[in-house]
Amino acid sequence: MIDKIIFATSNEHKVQEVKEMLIAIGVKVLSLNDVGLHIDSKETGITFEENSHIKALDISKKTDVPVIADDSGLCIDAFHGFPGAFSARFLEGQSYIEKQKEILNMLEDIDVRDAHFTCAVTYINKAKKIDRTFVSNVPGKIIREFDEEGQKGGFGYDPIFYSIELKKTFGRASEEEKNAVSHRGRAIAEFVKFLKGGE
Ligand code: ITT
Repeated sequence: MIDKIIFATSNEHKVQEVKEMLIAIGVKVLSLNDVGLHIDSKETGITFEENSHIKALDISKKTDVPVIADDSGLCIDAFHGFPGAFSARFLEGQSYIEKQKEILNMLEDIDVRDAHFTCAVTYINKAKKIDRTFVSNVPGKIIREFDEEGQKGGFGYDPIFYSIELKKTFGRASEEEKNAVSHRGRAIAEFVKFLKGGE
């Protein structure tokens, strides 16, 4: 099995989460900083799968080390899946506190609070001619009030996302708790199953 992988992301929170999960099976996760590469691909796809593939392919062209990339986002039922693949670009330039507050405002008079996070993880291993994408979701609800306490954990929209399984927001969950049920945790679990199956 492979012993190291480059994670093609500029988001250090993602690196931290995935590092913990892959070290458990003896795979060292290298960030772009670690290897002196940077991502300059445009996320021109409409789906998570397309965008994770664009990012993984971009970096795999520059190295022979196996690469993974992640494209993920928060999909809100009442907004037909928005912000979805546009989660990072929603209110671009503003802080995540502003983004969370804006979503809570937009949902103010709406009782249907259902939402999910989705994550697509693309794995490219040039030497073995492997190019696979794993997609997973986690169900939840958007909380009603801004939660100051929840700002301490996770990142992005975690503080407003209440996990049905954990019975608390991702902002209030430990990294281990979040990884056990999250969209990224589940997509990485699928990837690990694939690796253990002989790749
Ligand atoms: P890279 O493209 O470089 O990987 P990014 O942060 O721009 O970094 P995405 O394009 O995949 O990543 O956007 C994902 C956004 O969706 C992310 O910035 C958060 O706003 C949100 N998001 C994804 N996963 C999340 C999680 O586990 N918790 C909270 N928010 C998340």
